[in-house]
Amino acid sequence: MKHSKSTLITSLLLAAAFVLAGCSEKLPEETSPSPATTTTTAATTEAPTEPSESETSLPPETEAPSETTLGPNSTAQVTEKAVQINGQLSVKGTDIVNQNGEPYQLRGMSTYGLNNLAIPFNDDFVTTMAEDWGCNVIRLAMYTWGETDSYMINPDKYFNDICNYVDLCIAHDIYVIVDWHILYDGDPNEHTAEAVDFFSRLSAIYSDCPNIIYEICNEPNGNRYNDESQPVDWECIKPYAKEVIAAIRENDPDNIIIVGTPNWSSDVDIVCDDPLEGENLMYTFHFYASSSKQEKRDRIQVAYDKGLPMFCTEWGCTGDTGGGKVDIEESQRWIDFMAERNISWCNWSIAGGSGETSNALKIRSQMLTPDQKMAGHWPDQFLSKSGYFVRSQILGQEYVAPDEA
Ligand code: IDC
Repeated sequence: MKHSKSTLITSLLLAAAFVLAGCSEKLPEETSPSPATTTTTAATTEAPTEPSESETSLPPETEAPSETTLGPNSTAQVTEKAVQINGQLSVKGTDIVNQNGEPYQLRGMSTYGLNNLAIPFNDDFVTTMAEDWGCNVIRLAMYTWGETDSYMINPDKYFNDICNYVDLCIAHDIYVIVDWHILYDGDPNEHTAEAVDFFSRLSAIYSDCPNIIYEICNEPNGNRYNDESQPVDWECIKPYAKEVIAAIRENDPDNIIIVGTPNWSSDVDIVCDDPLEGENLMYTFHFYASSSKQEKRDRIQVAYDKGLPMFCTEWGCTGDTGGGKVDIEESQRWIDFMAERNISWCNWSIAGGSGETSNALKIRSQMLTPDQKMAGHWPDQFLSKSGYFVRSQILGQEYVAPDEA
């Protein structure tokens, strides 16, 4: 695995972090990822023929204003070292608890697909997320298949990227979710071998690091082999989950593993009657506030009352396409619902799809030059309505709409 110069710096940062954080002296070993087989069975969801619009090509160089009229760039509001204070997390009942056995809520942002990052995952980005936004967790959404680029197409690149991004989160003392982001490949069994290989190698590197959390299937959905008589239900997901969990536990006995649930990570009220065996396992639900309201919270309450530990690894203020109305009121109801139950969450997403209202940053805005976008510490005017709201909730502040500020 080739590491660039910046990674060398990261590794030096990491060495310091390891000493401080008490991680094992083991730095990510130079692993040469074994080529993942990319044999896939019949896809359950047609991959898009058109590549999703890339945001990686930032707008052409724009003349930066002579002096910024954009108000103060964001500054550090949280400098507590989340992992140094909370250490090894574990699951107790429905709670995540820290090393002292105290309930602990993770709140943070999900990246957009790692194959299409509009904002590079660099040190400035993680500094901004951890200190200015107060994220104690970041979710790395690695699409597995169906995009113009994905893990199945480029396993070495994405394994290396994941290790570099995890290293950055360790260096900034925050938790990090590695998300095996199935979506078009809604049946996780399509790529079990690749998932076992990926998580085996990853857990071998980071087993001693309390920062890492494994999310092994983003959103199981659709039907096996496009056969409507074979829905991707919990019976279909369980064998996949058992195999991947066993592979991780070979190396990493205790870091949290999060399992996706049927129907785009919705059916927690079904899974709660038949949970997997094992310690420190959690189950995902996702929601998009313009589409999911009280009826979905009622289903989650059923699972909660039955003691199912859940993590909302992805949610949006918008419709479930990532666009449409930003429903702040309903989002606030969800935030309060999760806070009252100590349910951790990550918002979708920091910056991605072309002009989607779920983006936290106005990534296509000409307000900032490409360099300013990449330097992090973005001014409030660069935040979308969703981003401005979510940042306040991550920081635990009361939301005041910008035009009322
Ligand atoms: C969406 C992106 C959109 C992209 C699409 C397919 O916002 O730009 O074209 O994926 O890659 C999910 C998925 C997540 C979706 C998101 C919004 O986990 O990948 O992102 N969403 O549609 N589940 C429900 C909503």
